[in-house]
Amino acid sequence: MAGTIPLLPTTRAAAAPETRTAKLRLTAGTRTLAVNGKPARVFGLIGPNGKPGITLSPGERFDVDLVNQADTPTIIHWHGQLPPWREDGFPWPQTPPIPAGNTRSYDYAPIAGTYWMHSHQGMQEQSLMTAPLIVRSAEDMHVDRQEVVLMLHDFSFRTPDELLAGLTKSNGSQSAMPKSGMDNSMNMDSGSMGAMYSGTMGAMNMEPGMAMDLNDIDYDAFLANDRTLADPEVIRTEPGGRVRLRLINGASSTQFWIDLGTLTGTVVAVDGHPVRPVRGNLLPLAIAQRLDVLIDIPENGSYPIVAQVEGKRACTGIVLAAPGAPVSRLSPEAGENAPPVDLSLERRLEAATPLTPRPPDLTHRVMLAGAMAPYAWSLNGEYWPNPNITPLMIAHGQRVAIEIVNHSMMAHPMHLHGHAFQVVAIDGAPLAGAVRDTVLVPPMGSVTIAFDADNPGRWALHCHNLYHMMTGMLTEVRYPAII
Ligand SMILES: [Cu+2]
Repeated sequence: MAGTIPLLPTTRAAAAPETRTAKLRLTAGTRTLAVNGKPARVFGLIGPNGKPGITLSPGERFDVDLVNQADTPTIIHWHGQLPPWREDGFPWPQTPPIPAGNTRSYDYAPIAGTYWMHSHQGMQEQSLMTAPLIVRSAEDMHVDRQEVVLMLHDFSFRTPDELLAGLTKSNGSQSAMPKSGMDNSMNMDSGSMGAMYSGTMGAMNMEPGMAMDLNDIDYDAFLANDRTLADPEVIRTEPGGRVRLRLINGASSTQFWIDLGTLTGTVVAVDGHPVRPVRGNLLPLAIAQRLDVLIDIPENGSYPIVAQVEGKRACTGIVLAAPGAPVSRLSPEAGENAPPVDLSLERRLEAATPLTPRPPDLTHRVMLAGAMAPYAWSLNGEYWPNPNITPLMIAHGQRVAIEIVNHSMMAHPMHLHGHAFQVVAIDGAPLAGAVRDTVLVPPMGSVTIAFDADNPGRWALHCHNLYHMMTGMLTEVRYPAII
């Protein structure tokens, strides 16, 4: 009942009660999942229809009361959306977390596409304080395609604090969580937590013998729509089998290859933003990224959509099945380890609506560094949340380029809040790439992004590997409004 919600400081002027009752209600709370046959207490973000997340109709505002019933402070970030900075859901001093039992209101014009929401408070994201945020376009409503959302997670029965402590207390010779089959003496570079990958490094600037690190955490399960592949969600496709698959990597520290099996998909959007169509059936999906894939399902069959963890055999996924088609049991492990997620798809992407060509007014260079032992990750030599980190200052109206240079042996999925950027160079080679909000910067590689500074305020720029962010890899992009 909206009338019983205490009125608290909100990010907009006090709303009239009749306006409040029309708002969508999103509840941050707790729930219990069954994972590997055991109960797991996790967070959740439950929307107005009783299901995780929010789906908006074309033209509908993001007009939401976020009710915190999680018994702990929280703040939720609308990943990839472009609200005013005070509604972005990052815990700046001016926008503190929502106390337990309180409500905060949001009201902004959303952009259409596949988005998601997650806590930016502590490590609540690892405990599944995450959900889809789908904004339908007018075209979505006219096209006869069944919408299927597939959201991925990594899951541990240990608390995020325990997981982080296991990483930061590891000194390279000892580990709180040894990997079975790992020989620490073989793994001097990366500490005992890193699964080394020594396969083909492709176009990456890595010398022979260098080993990149994958998968900081040894997870207990990987979830697709909250379920494992031992008991996957089976989605019955409609006759004709035309599907728009909205893939969301909501994992905290895991990157996946999406394997469509015998099906072929057409990628039509990345991070919510349309791209020129690209066909494929094995698609890399870095942390926090999304893919919209059109798939036409042959009739009478059942088709697993599998997500395999990079560097591992572990899989999760869902099944698309024609009405009445039998669904066979799926193996939770592939035959061999998947390679590292890479830029093979990124290099093929072209924005459907690129930035208007214009040289940057300002170019910032950002250096990423860090290692598994001691476990710490920096941005321009600084470690968030040190309050003295140096913001990247820009000015309202500028075309800004940021060259992100990775000096570490791990890939970093870099996310800029409040802006859609275009990928304009990889390893210094120009391209007219995708417009998106999260881009993977491979080990020893570089990616340049460009955007228009049209949303003044305080914005986080960070690695979306939760444990990298929590140990330092975050900075601020800041600019005042022109008045
Ligand atoms: Cu990182």
